[in-house]
Amino acid sequence: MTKKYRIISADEAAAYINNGDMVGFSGFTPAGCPKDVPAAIAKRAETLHAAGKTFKIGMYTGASSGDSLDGTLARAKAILFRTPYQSNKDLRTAINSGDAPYFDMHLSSLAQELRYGFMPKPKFAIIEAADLTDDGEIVLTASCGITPTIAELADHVIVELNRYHPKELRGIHDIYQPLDPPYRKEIPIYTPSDRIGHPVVKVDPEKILCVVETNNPDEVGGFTPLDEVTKKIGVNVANFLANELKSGRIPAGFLPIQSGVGNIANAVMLSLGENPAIPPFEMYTEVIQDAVIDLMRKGNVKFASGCSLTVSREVLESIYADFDFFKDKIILRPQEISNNPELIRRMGLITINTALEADIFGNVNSTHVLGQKMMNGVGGSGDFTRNAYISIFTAPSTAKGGAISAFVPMASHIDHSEHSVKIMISEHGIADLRGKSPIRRAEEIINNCVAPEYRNDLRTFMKFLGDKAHTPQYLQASFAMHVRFEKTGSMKGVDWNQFN
Ligand code: 0RQ
Repeated sequence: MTKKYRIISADEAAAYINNGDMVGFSGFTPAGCPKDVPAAIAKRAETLHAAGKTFKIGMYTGASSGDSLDGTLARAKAILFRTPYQSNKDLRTAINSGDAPYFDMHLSSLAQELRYGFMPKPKFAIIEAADLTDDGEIVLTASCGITPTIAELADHVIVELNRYHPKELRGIHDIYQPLDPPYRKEIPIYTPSDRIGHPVVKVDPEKILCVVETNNPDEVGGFTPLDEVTKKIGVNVANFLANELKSGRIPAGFLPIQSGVGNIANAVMLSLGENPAIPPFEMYTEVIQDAVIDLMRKGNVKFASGCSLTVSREVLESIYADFDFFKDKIILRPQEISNNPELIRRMGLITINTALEADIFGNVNSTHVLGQKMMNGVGGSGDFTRNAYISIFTAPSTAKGGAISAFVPMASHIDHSEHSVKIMISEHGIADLRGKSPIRRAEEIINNCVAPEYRNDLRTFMKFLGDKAHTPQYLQASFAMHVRFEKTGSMKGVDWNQFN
């Protein structure tokens, strides 16, 4: 960078942001998010609030973000509006107490809906970069998110030039933005490793308001070690896929895999690597986690296309140290491409996501505890599930030490309907829901996935209407397990006789 961009401090950059401004942030998960400027905006909010002034901003991010972004702004009560996904404890509290209005949406849709004008356009884009050229070429860091779109729509771009990430990242991103209807054409990706775009995000250099130089690692948390439950879920997923392959329902060369976020997803990936019946495979996913990198080194994963490298600090540093090995095995794409329904359907993805709760008929709740409190958001799970070759949901059969059954008569919120959910897997086994009526699906789930201590409850529920309905929901008892939990702190011990 030889051009004289204005290099200023994070506090000076934050001073440009005013109450009511809409701000788009780079990043996807904590990977690639700006850090110093958002924290400085939060500080500015606190100062203004102390002086009796109102200061809140509208926030567009790729997905969840780091604590310097969501955490600081939530704690500063500086959020006017937030979309599309989050996983920060303090932001979750602010959302569930009404302090931070939140709009949960499919991650593939956000960029295009901003371009369509469905939400106010961002005035500022705050973008973390590994490098910036005189003619406005921005080399992104560990993710792509919605950055091409916010860079295009925003009046002003603030660049956080983060020296922690090497300039050699140039070339790992594939930046492509489809035309909007009625001019959109097919997106010409046919295999996960196809490149169709540019290595950089290009912006008019005149729009770059300032540059803030930083040196910060991403704020990705580590993964918890595998326990008995996550290990068994992983083994069940791997056995299911090995059997599909053997039966010819998955083609011999295997199909690309999408795997969700969190500890269970990480455990599932490790199990796929350990099953000798699963051949080396490619990933077309949204989040590339630690396990994928491990499997790449071992040769189990041949290629990974994703939107972010959401790996722990040690793993990211090991990738950078061995970049010649990884640079032609990883592509990072904007989320409207990594999660694009057209591409997911075309390439025939096997999708594996985690449910918070599911009902015995196959409807899945990914987001709302007891139908009321937002956990994280639907994220990319809907983009992938609805368009998958085979959609799999995993869930530990119980939560909170057994006080909650993940499987209930009626899900308290539905993100993925019975029409999209094909396979349900818990530590106890596999429920294959394909081609089965609701009553048969309920039998599959109760017999194979439900924790033994809750099976009688659900069998009793199924007897109320027997086969006298297509979906035997007995409405007065459908939420009996949830109500019992609200009253006693456990779903156990429902008195089903009261409904006879
Ligand atoms: O809370 O840690 O306080 O005990 O929920 O549950 O079992 O650790 O599972 O970390 O994999 O997260 C669905 C939230 C699962 C995640 C969800 C409590 C449980 C624990 C977490 P504690 P686990 P995970 C593409 C895919 C939606 C987005 C998505 C998610 C905590 O996977 O956000 O799929 N998915 N994106 O105790 C009350 C229940 C519960 C419950 C679990 N029934 N009721 N609490 N918990 N079940 C990637 C992206 O979109 C970026």
